[in-house]
Amino acid sequence: MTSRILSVTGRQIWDSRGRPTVEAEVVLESGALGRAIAPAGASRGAHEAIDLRDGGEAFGGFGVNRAVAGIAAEIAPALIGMDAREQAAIDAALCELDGTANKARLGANAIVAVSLAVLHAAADHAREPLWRYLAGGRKVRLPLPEIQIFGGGAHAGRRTDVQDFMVMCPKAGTFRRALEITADVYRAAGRLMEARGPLSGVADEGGWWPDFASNEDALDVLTKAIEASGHRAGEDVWISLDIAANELGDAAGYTLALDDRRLSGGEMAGRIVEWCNRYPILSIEDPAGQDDWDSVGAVTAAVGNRVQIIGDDVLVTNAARVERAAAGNVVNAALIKVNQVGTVTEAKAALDAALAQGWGAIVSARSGESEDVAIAHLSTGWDAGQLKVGSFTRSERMAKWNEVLRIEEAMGADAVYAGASAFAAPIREALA
Ligand code: 2PG
Ligand code: MG
Repeated sequence: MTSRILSVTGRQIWDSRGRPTVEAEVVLESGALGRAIAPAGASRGAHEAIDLRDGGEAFGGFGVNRAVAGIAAEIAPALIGMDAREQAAIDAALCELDGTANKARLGANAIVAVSLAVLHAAADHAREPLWRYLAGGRKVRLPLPEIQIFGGGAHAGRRTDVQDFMVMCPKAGTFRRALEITADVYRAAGRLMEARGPLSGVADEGGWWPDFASNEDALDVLTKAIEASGHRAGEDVWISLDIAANELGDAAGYTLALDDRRLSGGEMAGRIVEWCNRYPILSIEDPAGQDDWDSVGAVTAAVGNRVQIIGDDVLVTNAARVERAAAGNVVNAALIKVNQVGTVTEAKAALDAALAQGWGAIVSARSGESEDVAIAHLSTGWDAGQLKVGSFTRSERMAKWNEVLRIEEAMGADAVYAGASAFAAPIREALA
């Protein structure tokens, strides 16, 4: 029985924010099945692929009936009969069918769900777990996790300007141990916040929702939480921040509302560098806006020899932007979100471009997620080295961490934790 596509089906289901999203199902002539769910961002880059939403009154305009209708009317007829193992050809067909530069016509939500469902179907046809299918016989590493402790910015009513306060355990030895240490830190942070009073609830990705007096206050409490957890800040556990500075302004200026500050791009870069000098920070994402590459590059020039500087909205999982950013030494790592570009093939191209530069690469979830665990397989099977999923609570997050635990177990004696090897060379050496 062949791996040709027999059917492609779309449906509207619900994401972790209770908003509609697209699920796609692909069945092959062999009976193999692939299913995938589109995630959705809240802090989105202007250069991202665009989701197709219904607009209007229902569900805040977030309905995806039009995206689902496009799967039935156009995508299914175009893909039926194609070989699911030919991911590049499938994705090229999807891009051509859409016909826009940003997938706005059929919707990146419809396209990413179908693209990923095809990938799952091909792995099922090969009777392999997705990570192993992607690894294709190569030895791959279990990712270094980046896990949220406090959620702020667009994910928590903007109570802090910084969006994600996360931790990383590059020296944990195993993926399993990295999760155990993080569980300690997450609980310690919750206890500390409850005792001191600045706990407002839980943010979009499951991190504690803080009510701090300043962004530094949050960094102080996170550093204390690491130490209160019985682990050592800057030796076992490091801080990783997603500034998501796109939400704070652009090259014309940034507003740190919590600190009552209006900063130029240069001052913003200076503030971040100061934080890197004061706190056990190992990684910073989007320290300035998507097109303010001068300020992002200034942070990289100042601390990039020991701190990972990640482009998210800055790069939008786009291989051409990765190449341009590399030419200007703008960052030393790339965040990889398949739905930011829209297809598996294009996301892999961005990842390959980043790895070819010797950069770090982080496969990432969105703030709107689901039970779909594909990114656990992508980060491992592609040997990206790092994985960002959100916090250490809520099942749409834990499902991914737990899936990596299963992969670790399946690898058995061959399991290798990426740890510090996931970083660009200077950072790796600084940690050694
Ligand atoms: C990010 C993501 C995940 P969103 O900025 O990296 O934290 O957020 O999905 O809202 O873009
Ligand atoms: Mg980000």
